[in-house]
Amino acid sequence: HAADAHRTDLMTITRYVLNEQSKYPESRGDFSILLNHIVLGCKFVCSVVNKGEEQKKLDVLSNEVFVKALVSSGRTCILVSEEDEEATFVEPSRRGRYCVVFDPLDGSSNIDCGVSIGTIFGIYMVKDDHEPTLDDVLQPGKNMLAAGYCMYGSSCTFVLSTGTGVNGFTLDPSLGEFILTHPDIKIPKKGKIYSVNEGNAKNWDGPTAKYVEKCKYPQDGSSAKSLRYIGSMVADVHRTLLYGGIFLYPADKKSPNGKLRVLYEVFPMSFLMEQAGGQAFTGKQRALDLVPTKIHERSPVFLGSYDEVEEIKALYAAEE
Ligand code: AHM
Ligand code: MG
Repeated sequence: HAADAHRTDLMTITRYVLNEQSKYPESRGDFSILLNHIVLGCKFVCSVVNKGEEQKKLDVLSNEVFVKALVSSGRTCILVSEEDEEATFVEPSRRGRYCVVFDPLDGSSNIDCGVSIGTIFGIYMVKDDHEPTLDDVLQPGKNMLAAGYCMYGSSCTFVLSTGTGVNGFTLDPSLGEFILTHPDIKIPKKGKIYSVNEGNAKNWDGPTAKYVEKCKYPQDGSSAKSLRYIGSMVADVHRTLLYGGIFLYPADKKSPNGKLRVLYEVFPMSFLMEQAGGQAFTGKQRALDLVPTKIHERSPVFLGSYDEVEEIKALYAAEE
């Protein structure tokens, strides 16, 4: 019946965010405006991805679209994009209170073969009216106000958390609107799927190797887990969120900090996982407690179902 209700009482992402904001009397609607600009960027990227033609490099094009959309929102002051070496400081006349960290088109190795790719973002707020500095974005992930991703796959799916749970919206192309299709997403407590690039196995550390060995050859009478790995973080995390399981991008001997970027990959996905009842761990600590010192810093990450991440944590604790 829930699905039926949504069909006639259309909960668009804009309506959802306005509803959320009306709970805070002091709210000025700035967040809704910012989010509308992010949504516009996602619709644009979705439409270009679906055309499938190669004009400009898609990741570069997506970055330009997001930077322009975010600056023109008039609600941002600092932007950190995976595509830009330096952070962008918005000129004072167009400045707002929000800082947005994002990967405009993640999953670059999947762009040219039509496999799902996505946009990932996280949002911080500058507290008082001081001149914005990099320290405003070099904040632990737990200070984010919101995070989300948009997946460009068989359908276009926008998953968002503003710190009160996780909701999923699907683009209805005939309306050009994201409609709430996955209200209050909770990740299953346990999962039967693990997701990792096993090609790196020879360089893994002990706990990662042990965990994956247990997935394949469980000693406690449970059945072996299935392996699913797309190589697009958004798609691998999306599946993990809906079906349960664990996604790993561990450290290895060649990449002691793993591959994924703290600000715009690890933090937003960890924020969503926690909001959905799962966990995210770096091998040393809760991922959202990490304090980045550089905007493009990397960290290992293990995220997903609560119980699976507990197991990884125990294996790392046993090592010390
Ligand atoms: P990218 O920013 O170059 O696309 O790299 C990030 C991607 C993630 O989407 C994905 O989880 C990971 O790289 C896969 O890496 P690998 O090919 O090493 O398994
Ligand atoms: Mg990326």
